[in-house]
Amino acid sequence: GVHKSGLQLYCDLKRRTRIRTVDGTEEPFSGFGWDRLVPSLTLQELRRSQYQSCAVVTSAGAVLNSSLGPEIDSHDAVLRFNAAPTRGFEKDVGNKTTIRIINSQIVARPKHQFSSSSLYQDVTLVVWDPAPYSANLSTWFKKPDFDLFSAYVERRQLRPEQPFYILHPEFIWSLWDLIQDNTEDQIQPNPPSSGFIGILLMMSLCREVSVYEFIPSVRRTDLCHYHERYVDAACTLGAYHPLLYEKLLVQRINEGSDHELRTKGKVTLRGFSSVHC
Ligand code: NCC
Repeated sequence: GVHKSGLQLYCDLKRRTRIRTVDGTEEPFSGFGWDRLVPSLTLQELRRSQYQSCAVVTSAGAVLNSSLGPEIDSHDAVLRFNAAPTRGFEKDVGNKTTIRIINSQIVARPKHQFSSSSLYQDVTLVVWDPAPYSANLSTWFKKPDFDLFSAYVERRQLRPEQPFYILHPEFIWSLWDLIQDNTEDQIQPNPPSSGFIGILLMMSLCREVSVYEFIPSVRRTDLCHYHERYVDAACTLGAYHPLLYEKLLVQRINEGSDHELRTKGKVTLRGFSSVHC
């Protein structure tokens, strides 16, 4: 598994990536009537035809002074993460946001002001929480890392028109299995980062995916985020998440040039619809 060619790796990723969200058909969610709470269209059905081109914008400090904003906005759909803003950073990150992936801290911790902040409005929202590997859904429901469920119910009732999904833990852990099966080392038993989850999500929804500053450019820095003064090299290399291994895997399937990688921190990936195995 660890010595696959680029195409073999694409085929493995395509075969094993099945986006799955909590749809209310399984216990305990079915017992609470969640089949009527979740959006009627699935995440894949939201867009009947695929996006041509998509951008995934990581929150890395290396995005600062990149002037990538216009290039990022030229994509049909743009994915951003957690509390990463566009306002004030348009020149470097653009201002279009189509989908935002958030972890459960965002909806549960008061400091993020999930219910009032404009960051989480007018976009498709996708939230995840690190359930224990192979835990059943009832155990997870009783004891998530951060309580995402009450905020989810509240938001669905308040803004039923906003597409908002909870990623299924089985999907999260299937991505972890994918990384482990394609890595020589034993990776840490923690879920993949939002960044890796987002890249695989967009490979499922788009024909081509541009990823910015997941693999660092020449601007690489210990500054954690472009929007905060916090410095920590672990943001780029990983501690909790198997981030380093995620990055090595993504680098193996890069179809863009070394020049773009160095200057823009840009990786170009095929969407699964253009992978023929
Ligand atoms: O930092 P975070 O990630 O929100 O970043 C989103 C994704 O961008 C990529 N990244 C980020 C910074 C950097 N220097 N290099 C990068 O490659 C990563 O792929 C990352 O996933 C997360 O994954 O959800 C994470 O969230 C934060 C934090 O919870 C949120 O920002 C909300 O405040 C986590 N940090 C802490 O919990 C302290 C982080 O570990 C993972």
